[in-house]
Amino acid sequence: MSIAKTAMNDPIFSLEGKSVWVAGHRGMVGSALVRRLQREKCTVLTTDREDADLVRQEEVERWMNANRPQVVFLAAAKVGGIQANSSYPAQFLYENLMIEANIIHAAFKADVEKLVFLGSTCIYPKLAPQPIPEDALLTGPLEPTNEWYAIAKIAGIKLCQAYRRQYGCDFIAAQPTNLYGPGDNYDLETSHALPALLRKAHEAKVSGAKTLTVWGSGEPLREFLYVDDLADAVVFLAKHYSGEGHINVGSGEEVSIHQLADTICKVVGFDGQLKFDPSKPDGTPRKLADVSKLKALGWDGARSLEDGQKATYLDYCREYGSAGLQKDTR
Ligand code: GFB
Repeated sequence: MSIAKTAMNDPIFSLEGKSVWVAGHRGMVGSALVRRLQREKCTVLTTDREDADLVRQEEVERWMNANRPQVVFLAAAKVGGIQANSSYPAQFLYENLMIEANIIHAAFKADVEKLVFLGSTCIYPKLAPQPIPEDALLTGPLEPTNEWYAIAKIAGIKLCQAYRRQYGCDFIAAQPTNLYGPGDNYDLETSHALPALLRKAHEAKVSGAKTLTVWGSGEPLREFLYVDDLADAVVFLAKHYSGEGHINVGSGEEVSIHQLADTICKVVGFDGQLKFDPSKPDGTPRKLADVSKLKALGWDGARSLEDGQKATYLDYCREYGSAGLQKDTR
């Protein structure tokens, strides 16, 4: 794969004066993109469900024709943690396939100048080489706990490639690693590990509990990226990258789930014991993205996990108060 590389600070695409649609602006990633785009001289467009149901092709095309964005950030998706992925396979596959296909096809029909599709590092084989290079895609079986979501996201990457190849569309794909930060889902059944552990640690501290339950063995290794850093990297890619190959976006920092729980307890101020629940799945053993292509393009702006956790915990306390979330957010 050849990268259309330019020197840093030498963009190949400008957002200035453009009308930019952030699809999925109510989600954690979409809202971070809206925050980041406020620093660009562009007009940000958003849609609510009443404006267009993104799983319905005619509604997406009608909205696109009426609003004519020049740039699209495709952050709309059905997302969730390890348990949600296994519990709702049909929704994870169907909704994600429909959203991607509808938006990418409508963007082609409306002559959108640039589209950035957001995937996930769960697209890679369960036993991919680590750190995982982009060309590990489709070289082996997927992790079963998230194969539905992964197949939908692989289809999104392929749609971008196919529309580029057949119609010359400047559609690119970025693959973020596990994300966290403001606006995350704190529901204990459907969330990812980091927000779930942060909420559990906070509630254990407030209630004076002696233990905190961590799902699985605690041994799996994961990489985490603060969502505002992801948004910065994605805007960077929109301006600096054009090519058929997808680009990994990560922090390069890897921790075990046990270490993650330890640092969360430290940040939150919970000093009880961790209890591991082996009845819950571990999922993929290791998932560290090779970010050398992103670095070669000129982006290397990830904050440390501890700094990101501190910022996330402040945001959680602002949002939910000192009592935390006392009931599920479903
Ligand atoms: O973040 P997570 O749900 O998803 O789980 P994946 C990561 C690891 O943390 C697993 C463990 O080994 C979990 O068993 N874990 C420990 C917990 N305690 C908890 C807890 O309280 N809640 C949760 N949720 N996990 C997802 C994929 O995989 O990653 C998605 O399923 C997506 O499709 C996302 O790609 C980025 O990292 O395993």
